Amino acid sequence: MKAGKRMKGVVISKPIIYGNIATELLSRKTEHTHKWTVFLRGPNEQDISYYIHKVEFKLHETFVNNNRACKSPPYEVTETGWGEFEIITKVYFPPASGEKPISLYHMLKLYPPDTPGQSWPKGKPVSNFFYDELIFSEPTEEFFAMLTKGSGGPEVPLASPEGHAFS
Ligand code: SLL
Repeated sequence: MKAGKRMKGVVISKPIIYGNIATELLSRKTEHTHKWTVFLRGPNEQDISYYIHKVEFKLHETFVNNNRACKSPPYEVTETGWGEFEIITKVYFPPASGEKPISLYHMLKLYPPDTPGQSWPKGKPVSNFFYDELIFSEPTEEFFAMLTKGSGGPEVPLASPEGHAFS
């Protein structure tokens, strides 16, 4: 294996889910109105750390230390706050991959959708998340070995069991 050698004609895609879940704080001690978690994970909640080096979540500058790094799973940040804003999730791959980091843009959602005539149950979580695929074209031989050493099971649920939005 020659370091950095790319595999001509090979394309590998990896499914991911990213987004947030939020719940309203029913007893408030500060101006913070919600508790939320922003996350990046596999659709089966499987381990995706075998091809990820680190994940950074860039929060609004009103947060202390607003650039949060996760060097191992779970790739997520839980906070409390008062407003919605765009979060930049930067995904870094292992150095041997030669891949540039990828940025995902996500609007943090705290408030439920407007449904005229229907009220949102108190304390019911609001979620906003997406399915996407990371595409690696002509990976290095080292990275190809990492990308293909997953659990071997299906990467996306075959059916849609409770709690899985994508299948
Ligand atoms: C808005 N443009 O005005 C947006 C900004 C920023 C939210 C929202 C900070 C929490 C803290 C926080 O929730 N910022 O003080 O730690 O809605």
